[in-house]
Amino acid sequence: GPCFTQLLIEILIKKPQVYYSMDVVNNLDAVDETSFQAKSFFESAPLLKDADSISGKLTKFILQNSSLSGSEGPRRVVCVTSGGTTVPLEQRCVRYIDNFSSGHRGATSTEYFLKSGYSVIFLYRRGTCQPYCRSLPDDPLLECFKLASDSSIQVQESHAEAVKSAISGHHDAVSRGYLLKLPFTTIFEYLQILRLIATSMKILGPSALFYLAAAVSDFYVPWESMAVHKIQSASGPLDMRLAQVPKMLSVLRKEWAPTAFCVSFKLETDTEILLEKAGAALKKYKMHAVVANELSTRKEVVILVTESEKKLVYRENNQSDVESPLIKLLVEKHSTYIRDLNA
Ligand code: 9Z3
Repeated sequence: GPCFTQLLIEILIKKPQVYYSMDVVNNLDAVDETSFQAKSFFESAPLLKDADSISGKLTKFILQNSSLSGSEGPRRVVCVTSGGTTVPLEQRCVRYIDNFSSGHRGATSTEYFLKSGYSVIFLYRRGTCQPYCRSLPDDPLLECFKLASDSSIQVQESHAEAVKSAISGHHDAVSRGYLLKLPFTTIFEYLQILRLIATSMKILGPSALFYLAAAVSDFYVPWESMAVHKIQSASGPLDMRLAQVPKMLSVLRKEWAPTAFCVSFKLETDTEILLEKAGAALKKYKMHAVVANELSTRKEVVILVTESEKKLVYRENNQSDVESPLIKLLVEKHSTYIRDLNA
């Protein structure tokens, strides 16, 4: 009778459907909201030019370096990010919002990591400070060289040492395959390349390190809601609403490279809130260390915040770099991390 049919339908069709949809609901609950936001950020971002060429370079670099050995175990690889990301306001971009960073921290740190036996993937903002070029003048080509009477090119005596050490330091690192440089400009490029780097570094496990010194935009204009052409001033004052950039640090830790050692930076101009913010970032994004710095004193002192301590790190004198003791400490912490994971 109809009663039996109904029962059968309920058991065979409805019930499994109920179970099925409950499964889906549970999965939806389990998947973190940030993960969704990240996914939609990438889906709506403008396509990364040269994605294939970047992936190719990364695969080659990581394959080569992962087969090398360092002083304790496999050679370590660090991804250093450097410089600020831009947020375009128009798809055919005339105007953009920028984040302050000269790239000095990233470039200097790269040199110290190389010195410590790491290979470095240097993800940097186009036009910012480069490793080994810190002691060169602003216009190196014009200021460091001169044309001799036989029209050969000569180095100015005053810059000879700086030029020599720049060329040899850079050549050593690149020719041995220890340094890979990848440029970005926009927040879209930065996050897409960072994801490529992180997912290709996943196979390195705990010998991978992320040192995220880039100044990354917190707010952006989603591509689909962005004006295509130059915004016209004749239309009067400009009102715009910026969306929040998803917190990719979480995604990096949870999905892209879950066993890598992760160091992020916290920049504030108000020292009162700096340590509190750094501590919050450490917990929230499950970082292994957060380097807290204040804008005006960032070259003299940083505070290395970890679960167990807050350590002041100073540069020794005005000729030295705060990155020297900082990288030394981080390398030690990274060693401990690898040992503990292997134990
Ligand atoms: C930093 O805090 C860097 O140390 C600096 C370095 C950008 C201050 P320079 O390039 O300066 O040597 O001129 N980077 C992180 C800045 C940042 O935006 N951090 C975010 C935040 O604080 C987290 S990813 O919220």
